[in-house]
Amino acid sequence: MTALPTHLFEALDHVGIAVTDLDEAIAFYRDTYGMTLAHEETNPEQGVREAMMTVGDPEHPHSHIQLLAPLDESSTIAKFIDKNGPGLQQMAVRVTDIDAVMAHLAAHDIRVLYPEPKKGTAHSRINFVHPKDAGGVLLELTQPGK
Ligand code: V0V
Repeated sequence: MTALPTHLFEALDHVGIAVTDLDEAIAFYRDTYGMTLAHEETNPEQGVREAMMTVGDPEHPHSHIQLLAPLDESSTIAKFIDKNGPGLQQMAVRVTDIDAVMAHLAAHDIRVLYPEPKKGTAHSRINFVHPKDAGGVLLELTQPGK
């Protein structure tokens, strides 16, 4: 297999945690770890209310923890919590060109979930590598919005 050119993966962007109550989780990460709330959004297509907590200096953010609460029982997050309980649900890498990454993975028969990227947090474009093709890890690809 030809490896993905290194410039396409920029950084570990965030780790996603499935939670039952978003406000409670925000308060826990803020009051326990001193993390700051960078962004909060409802994404009906993904079935989530989500919050990005900055790890470290909010003036110079490098990475985040994303808290994901289900919008309703049909949400993938509700299904995840029913099966596993709350906890680590996904890891997200920031990419410079999501279309190029998707084309590369398709060429190596690695499944991504959507034929085209969908809308993610803060106008990012996102897709996911299926955990069954990635050693049991749901890997999100995220290309930041302009
Ligand atoms: C399921 N599996 C997982 C997993 N979810 N493995 C690792 N990590 C996860 N998060 C395994 C599960 O144990 C099963 O293995 C198998 O995959 C099928 O699982 P399932 O429970 O039947 O669930 P499915 O197939 O209905 O759904 C799984 C997928 C689903 C991954 C397809 O969760 C999905 O569409 N996820 C992508 C969208 C998403 O997660 N959105 C919320 C975040 P066995 O039992 O067969 O061995 S939104 C977001 O991140 C945003 C907005 C953003 O960052 O901007």
